Amino acid sequence: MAEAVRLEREDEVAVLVIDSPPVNALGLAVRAGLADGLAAALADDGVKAIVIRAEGRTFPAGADISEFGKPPQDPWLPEVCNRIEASPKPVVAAVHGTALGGGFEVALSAHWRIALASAKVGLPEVTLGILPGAGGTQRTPRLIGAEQALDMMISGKPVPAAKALAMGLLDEVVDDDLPGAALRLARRLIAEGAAPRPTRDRRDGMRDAVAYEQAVAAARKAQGANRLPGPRRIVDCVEAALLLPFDQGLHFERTAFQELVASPEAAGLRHAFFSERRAAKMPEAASPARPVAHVAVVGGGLMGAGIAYACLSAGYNVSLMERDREGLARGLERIAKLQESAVAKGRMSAAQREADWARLSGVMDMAQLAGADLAIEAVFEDFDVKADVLRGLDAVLKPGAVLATNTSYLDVDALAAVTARPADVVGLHFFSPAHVMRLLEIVVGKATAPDAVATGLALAKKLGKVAVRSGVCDGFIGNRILTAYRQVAEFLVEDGATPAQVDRAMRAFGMPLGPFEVSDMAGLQIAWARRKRLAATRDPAKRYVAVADRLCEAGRFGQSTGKGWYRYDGRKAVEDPEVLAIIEAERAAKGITPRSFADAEISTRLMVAMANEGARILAEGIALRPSDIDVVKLFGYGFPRWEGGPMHWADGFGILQLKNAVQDYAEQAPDFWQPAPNLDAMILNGTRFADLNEG
Ligand code: TC6
Repeated sequence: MAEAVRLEREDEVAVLVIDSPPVNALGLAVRAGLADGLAAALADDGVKAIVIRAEGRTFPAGADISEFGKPPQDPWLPEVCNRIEASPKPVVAAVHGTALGGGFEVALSAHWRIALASAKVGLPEVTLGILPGAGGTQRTPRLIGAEQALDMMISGKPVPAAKALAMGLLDEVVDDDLPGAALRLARRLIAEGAAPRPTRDRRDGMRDAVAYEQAVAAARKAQGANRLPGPRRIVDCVEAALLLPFDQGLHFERTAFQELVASPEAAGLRHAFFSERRAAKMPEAASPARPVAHVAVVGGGLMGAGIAYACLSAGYNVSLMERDREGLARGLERIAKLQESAVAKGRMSAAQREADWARLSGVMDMAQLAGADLAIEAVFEDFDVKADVLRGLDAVLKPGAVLATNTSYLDVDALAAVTARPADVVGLHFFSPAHVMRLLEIVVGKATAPDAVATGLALAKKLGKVAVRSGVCDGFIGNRILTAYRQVAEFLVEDGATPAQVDRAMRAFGMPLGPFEVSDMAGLQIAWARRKRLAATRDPAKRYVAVADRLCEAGRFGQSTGKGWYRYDGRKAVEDPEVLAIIEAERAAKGITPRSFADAEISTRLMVAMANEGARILAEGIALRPSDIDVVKLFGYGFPRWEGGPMHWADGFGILQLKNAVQDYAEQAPDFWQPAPNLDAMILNGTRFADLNEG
């Protein structure tokens, strides 16, 4: 028997102990171990009942996701589950941790399920673009009915043990000593002469045909807006569970699973899953983080207040600093509002709010920040303003404190250089709203000490954020790609597309909003101010689209002013003839004859622009690996998760095709459309971005 599963013997009970860290995923060794262990237990006449449990953190947290997309190896999980269910001796699954996906399907094939009170069970396959493919779609409705089964599988949300017990997914919940409790249950079953209780033969949840019809209708409606095929196929499988004999239902599920697992969407979602986890693996992660209990946030605007609120919620002591009484009052008010809203939504208890508030202090004098372990400046995006704050912090903070700048574009090395301790300066680039957006770019300057980076990483973990390491360049990873994306969007508009057409094309690609809708939402002022600052140094030979400048000159600053790239009826964006006239005038002034673009060409150009800029970012060593770039776009910019990110997209498009496309587009803006310098070598060596991800 493979080592991943041990067979232990407790009198008449055989115990199969799964031991495959970190999460006991059901890879080949575990599946083979379970199958062999089961066979041995069945062959042994002295064994009267079987317990399946796991060592370590958790009962299996699922099938081994890294095996998906590769040729399947026997024994398949569905087959292992069927053999468990077919056991003529009663089988008890003892669940702790997070019994998810295939792990929970193993438990569903056992005849009894006992769990630790802290356990969670769930079928989150939908988040990976697939469905429960080891009998989950057939067995779950048999236990709890179609309505709850659909809800579980379509939301993918784990269910806490107490609720799972009430739903009928579990038979017993215990507070401690799960192995002991499972043994006692098995012995009781032996003593009672209990016959196996295969889930396939149960119809407990399948009695109410009306509820079922309603559930299917509701599920179909709910997934209407969802473009992924998973939810649709889950509904089909549950229908099959109701209508077909069990074995035919399993066959139906198998076919649907195989179709989904091979889909590009599932590949994108798997890539997103592993990329998120890989991002934390940065060289500095090996350094011990500096201890942080007290965080100072300078600047009580939307960003500063969001950061302060997130830090309070994560348990830090927080000081919020503003220059004057009014500014401070506004900042504290913002934090209070965020807390109120969390309490109103049931995300925070009133007691928690009180406790968090008690850990917050408002200050107007920098000297009062002296005790902070980490200070984050979140003041206006201007070099001199930020430099002033950093100088002030440098003067008061204790030795060893980390100074973080929340700049989105500025040179972190130059900012660090205004202090006497550049090794303690790191960029922590939050995304707005800072308490919601999961991305945190950790910007590492040339002098930044490894343990200052590790401190940023530890902060990110505690705030529940996904940290990505970036080197120093204009806009770091995310905003640098955004700049390229916006630039091409504007080229397209000047060359003949309308803003609405570009937005529509990108929404069809999967973005929640198109580039012009996003600009209007964020406001056009800051980018305008930046363009004006940079105007003196702009290379006149480079193509420059001035439409956004004209909009700003006409007082069109976006949604907040009721007009920008669109006109707003309330929050509804309406195409505005005035904007089209401005665009027309710009074209005329430059002698551009407008041409038409198909939506697909628009989205391809924008994707090629992002991927090519991403390749440049890699070539310059700004990002550690392609998947980090994908993570930035997925968690900070609403890039559709099933597309995996721009670098994953580029692998699907082809590296040679990427280079060719950049060259084909050159006539649009020869200075902009230059292939990234690393593409040639990749093409020659047959390298894909995915090949550069490991390590
Ligand atoms: C399924 O079951 C389909 C069945 C049908 C079959 C026919 N596979 O997240 P963490 C790794 S689909 C492979 O950092 P946490 C992870 O990459 C699956 N690897 O820990 C990481 O590796 P690293 C349904 C996996 O404590 C390490 O384990 N199941 C898998 O924050 C630790 O992970 C799911 O979708 C896996 N299934 O969270 C659950 N799971 O250290 C997916 C984890 O080398 N997993 N790893 O970077 C999770 O949601 C979380 O991992 C967790 C633990 C809640 C279990």
